[in-house]
Formats: sequence, C-alpha cells, structure tokens
Amino acid sequence: MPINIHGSPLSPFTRKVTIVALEMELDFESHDLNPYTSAEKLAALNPLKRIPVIEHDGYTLADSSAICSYFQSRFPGSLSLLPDKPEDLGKALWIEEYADTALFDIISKGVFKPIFVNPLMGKAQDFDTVRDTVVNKLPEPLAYLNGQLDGRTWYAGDQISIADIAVYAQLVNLEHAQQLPKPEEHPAMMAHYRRLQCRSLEAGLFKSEQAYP
Ligand SMILES: N[C@@H](CCC(=O)N[C@@H](CS)C(=O)NCC(=O)O)C(=O)O
Repeated sequence: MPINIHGSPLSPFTRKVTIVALEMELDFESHDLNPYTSAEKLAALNPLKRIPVIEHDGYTLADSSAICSYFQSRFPGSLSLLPDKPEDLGKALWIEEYADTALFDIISKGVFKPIFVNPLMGKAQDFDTVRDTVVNKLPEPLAYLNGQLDGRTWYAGDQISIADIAVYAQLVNLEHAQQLPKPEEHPAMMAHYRRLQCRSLEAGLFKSEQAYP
C-alpha cells in the first residue's frame, strides 16, 4: 500500500517529507494540494490547514516532523535519518527545528510569498521586500547555519540526517527565487547545499520542481 503524500512541489515541508521518503526508498505517491487554492479539501485533512499531509493504510497525519518520525518508526529497515548518539540526535532535531522555524519564517514571508504567492492572490510581485530580506534578515540565520557545520560534512553525526534534509529543503526555495547567497558568503553552508543537491534523488526532484508550472 503506497503512502499518499499531499502537498505542493514548491512547499519546503512537502519537499522535506518527499526527500525523506526518497532517501528511505519508500513506496509513495505525490498528490498536488495547494493550500492557497484548495483550503476546504485541506481543512478536512489537517485542522491547521497546512501541507504536507500523508494518508497511509487508513492513517492520516500532518506536519513534516511528525510524518518523518512516523516513517522512521514505521519502516525500521530503511535508512535511518536519526543519529544513534544522543548528542547527535539532539543536534539533528535542533537543526531541523531551526530550519523549520527561523529559516522558514524569513524565506517564506520575505522571498517565497512576495515572488510566488502574490501572483496567485492577484497581487503584484514585491521585489522591495525580497531585497530587504536578502540584505537585512537572511544573513544572520545563514551565518548561524554556516557556523554549525564547523568543518564537518553533515550537521549531526557522520552521515546524512534529518537536519541536512530540513536545511536543504528550505534553501531550495531561495534557488527557485534566484536569491541563493554566493558560495563565498557562507562557504561551508553553500558547499553542504550543493552536496545535497548533487545526490541523484535530490537532483531529480529539483529538476521536476523547475518544470512545475
Ligand atoms: N510545521 C508544519 C508547517 C507546514 C507549513 O507551514 N506549510 C505551509 C506550506 S510550506 C502551508 O501549508 N501554508 C499554508 C498557509 O500558510 O496558509 C510542518 O512541518 O509541516
């Protein structure tokens, strides 16, 4: 029985869940559900009216972090994205939370909505807000994430974890909006971003997002 993932390709939380499903080699199908144009359908699946939501075997679950935990617990033989060592596990969950809140809030309000959501709502794109965000608001969280790598390949432990996927999933929207920082501005973080993007599953997903109308 495949997992049905309801979401939208340009939603960072849908992307996070989809990458986790791909990395874990889970059997899943993606279903387009735009929160801005399908609010009623979404409300029936999630009282918070947010994507992603999954349906699996008669079970419905919202929230990307809850969904990723469900995948890890439900499919124990698949790739583990939660480090074993307690300190690494704590760090992975902290970086995931930081990406899902601090990074999401700034990129969503200051870059994604002004460029991609405004036209859906009949409003003009707002490049002044984008410029202000990129110059004044984004550098602080990006510098923090750059420092958190501290010479390591992955944010937590010695293999890819939920932390790496959560950060990458947010930054991709900066690339779609052509607002990624230059590699020399946050070198460790940008090298980490490209490392994730070069993985074949992530590269394929990115290409499919670029083709999204
Ligand atoms: N904590 C939630 C956040 C989900 C979320 O904010 N999704 C956005 C799309 S990326 C959404 O549905 N927004 C609809 C709205 O703001 O009305 C998660 O991790 O899944």
